[in-house]
Amino acid sequence: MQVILAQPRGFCAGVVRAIEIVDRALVKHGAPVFVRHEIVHNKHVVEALRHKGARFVEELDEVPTGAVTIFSAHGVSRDVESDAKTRQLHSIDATCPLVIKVHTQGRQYAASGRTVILIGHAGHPEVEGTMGQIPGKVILVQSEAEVALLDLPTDTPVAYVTQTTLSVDDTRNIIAALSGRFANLVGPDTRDICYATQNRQSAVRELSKRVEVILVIGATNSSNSNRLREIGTESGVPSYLIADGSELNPEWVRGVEVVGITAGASAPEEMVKDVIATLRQLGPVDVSVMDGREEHAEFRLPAELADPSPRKRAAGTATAETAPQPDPQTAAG
Ligand code: 10E
Ligand code: SF4
Repeated sequence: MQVILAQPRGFCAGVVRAIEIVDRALVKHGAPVFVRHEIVHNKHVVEALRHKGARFVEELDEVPTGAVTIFSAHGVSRDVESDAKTRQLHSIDATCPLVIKVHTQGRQYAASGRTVILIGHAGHPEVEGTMGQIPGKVILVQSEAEVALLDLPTDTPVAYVTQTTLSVDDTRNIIAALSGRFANLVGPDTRDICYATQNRQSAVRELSKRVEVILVIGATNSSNSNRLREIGTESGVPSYLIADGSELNPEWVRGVEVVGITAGASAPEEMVKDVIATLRQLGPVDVSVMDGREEHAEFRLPAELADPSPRKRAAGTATAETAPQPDPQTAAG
């Protein structure tokens, strides 16, 4: 059997940063450190951090007063931020900077007097966080059909922002439906869909031209991983979302000569290796990596967890807030 690995696949810069924040907080403050929601949507990541002393909670009322509490990479609403203050928690924000960028953009649109529409999936923590970061009423739209049902005059000044992990194609269609509906519409096009999501979607589309089956490594609650599976299926290739090798059904690959593997932005590379090891139990496997985009994005850590550079350390000042941060979308290449 030939196995082709998508490039890029797996961890994005926001996930690397979020995990690093929990690791460093544990070293700095000692266990337990509380994390609101799964730091990223992957049980292997969560279990590894739990083992080191992280405690995962869904709501802040599960956290003792004053405890160190990390907000997950998906972001939180302003209500959650102020609740943390009321409870005197020592909060550390692991929200991905690209999600924060969407929050900021949404607030600017609201401040300019526009009705803000968020394109995203109801109930997802990023959507709840983004809606709760923008003052006033934010309207959630999940599909083209929902655009048609919007109860707003067509001359309403409207702006849209999007969840960062949506399907680029679906989102383009929803934006087209919005522009057909509203004369005065502004928004970032599909640019709110982050570089990592876009790159992994392009890669799986390429992969689908060369393989008979696609295995997407990721969690069922991971939005970006689900989108990769959907794109594989829409490209005409049977595609399956699995957490690790234990979820591989041998029937899926029986008689198959070329299998494609990709991984969502929250899925560790060890799980890709685990799936390959499971395939090897079925017969000889030859692994190659497809040509693809290199990613170099790196996000700065919060100031309180960043290492001061030797120069700044000597000068007695912190660097994390003063060092210029490249635009991650362009830095990602
Ligand atoms: O469900 P999602 O894809 O949003 O999250 P994830 O934890 O699987 O992957 C990381 C993506 C984040 C934090 C959303 N921008
Ligand atoms: Fe950030 Fe994109 Fe990764 Fe989400 S998927 S954590 S927005 S880089």
